[in-house]
Amino acid sequence: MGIRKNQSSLTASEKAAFVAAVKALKANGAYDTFVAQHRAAFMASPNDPAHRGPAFLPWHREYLRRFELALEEIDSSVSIPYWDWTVDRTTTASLWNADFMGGNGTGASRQVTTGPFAFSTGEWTLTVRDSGDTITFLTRAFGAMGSLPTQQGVSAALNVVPYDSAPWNSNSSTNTSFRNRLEVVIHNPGHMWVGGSMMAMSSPNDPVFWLHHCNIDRLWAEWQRENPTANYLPPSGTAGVVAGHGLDDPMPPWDNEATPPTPRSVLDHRALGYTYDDEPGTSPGTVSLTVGAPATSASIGEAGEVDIYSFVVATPGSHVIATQGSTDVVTALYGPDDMAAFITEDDDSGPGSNSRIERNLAAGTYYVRVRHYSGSSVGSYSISVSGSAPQPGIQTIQVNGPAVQGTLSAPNERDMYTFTVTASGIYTIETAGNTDCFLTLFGPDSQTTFITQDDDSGPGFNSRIAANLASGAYYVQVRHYSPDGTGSYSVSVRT
Ligand SMILES: [Cu+2]
Repeated sequence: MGIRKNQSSLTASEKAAFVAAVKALKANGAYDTFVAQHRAAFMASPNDPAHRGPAFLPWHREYLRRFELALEEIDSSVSIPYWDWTVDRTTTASLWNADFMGGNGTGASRQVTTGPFAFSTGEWTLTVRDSGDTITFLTRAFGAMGSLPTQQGVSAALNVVPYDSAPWNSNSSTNTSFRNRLEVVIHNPGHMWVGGSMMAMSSPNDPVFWLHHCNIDRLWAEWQRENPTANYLPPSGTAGVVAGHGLDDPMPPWDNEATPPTPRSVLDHRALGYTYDDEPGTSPGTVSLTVGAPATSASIGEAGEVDIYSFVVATPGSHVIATQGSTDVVTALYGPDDMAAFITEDDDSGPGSNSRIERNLAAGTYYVRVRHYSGSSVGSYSISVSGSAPQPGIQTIQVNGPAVQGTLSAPNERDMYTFTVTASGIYTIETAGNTDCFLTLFGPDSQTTFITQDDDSGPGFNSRIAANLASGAYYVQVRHYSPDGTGSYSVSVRT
């Protein structure tokens, strides 16, 4: 499931991947086909299947998804990011940097001269243009035609129910048509604030079109979530409704396909294969964190929301999962390699009301669930995972050599050992001493591929594993049977 992220949270490499995929579509001609489809929809007015009617939102959802699938054919890691103009609303927002969308237009022509879509790159010539338009370079005129939507404006729009109302066009009241409110009061100003190419019927010539419409689609998804009983309107066959705008109408220009999309077929965006990074319960679309990387920004955007992250521990040892910011979040840790295997939870062990978990972690994938301490509160935070040096490393056990001495000195400690099998056969891995050790065997040549585990098959409370092993490197994890238990032991491997 692809996750559409806030563009402000993209890493440099994620931005580069998006730009590269967009330019690849431009180079192979597919991009201009998308631009032409959008222009053709407008030119069909008064029978425009995409604008000034109920299907404004479904048509653009289908259109963006098809564009996204084309991007994914170039680079499967790419999703369309969204531009939240209620937050990133200045001409100097990072969105407009030279590594992403490029900046404002300059001079009398308002030509965009910076970034990957500048005409001078030789890779962004506008070939599909509105009739009479001879300008072949991208243009922008930030703010010249109006203001960006505000958070208050978006909140007010999200409060409008029903979905749409008669006369099912641009004359529908913005107090009784969520669609027209979103289209006219929120969407149009985004095009107008950017200005230049974004004002045209061929507006997808500006790649920020996709980020702008992605945010519109996100707001529709949010409205759907908050109004689960508010259906799409109107049904097919309603008098005065333009073809393509009824619930089960095939949507042009895809209406000649074997199974043409309809407004109904795109109502569930998750069924189309994507989610938004701020949706509650985006699992299994977890956000991945990298050990040692800068903190990732996020927010509890809705009461009761749970954000889910995953990270991979490659080097066993002590790790710290910490949140930052002024929001009182609670963090729970699960794993390894099991989203349901609860390890621990923390509320306020970090600075302020932040959470902080420090644990000795074996190799594997871990999962973090973050929620607000209060089930009715929201707020932003950031989260990071660090691995603290020094690492104890993985000790080697010689097969048929002396037992290796070890100590479980902290609750929940996991000691990792490795041994090498050169001739396949039965190998016995065994602990000795007075500590109730628990053994887990992984391999071959993997610290996370589980083979077997044992608690008390050896003398006393000792553990013993006898396994038929092929050649390769194997990993033995030793922990105490009790999460709070400590003590010393020795461990050996014999044939
Ligand atoms: Cu459009």
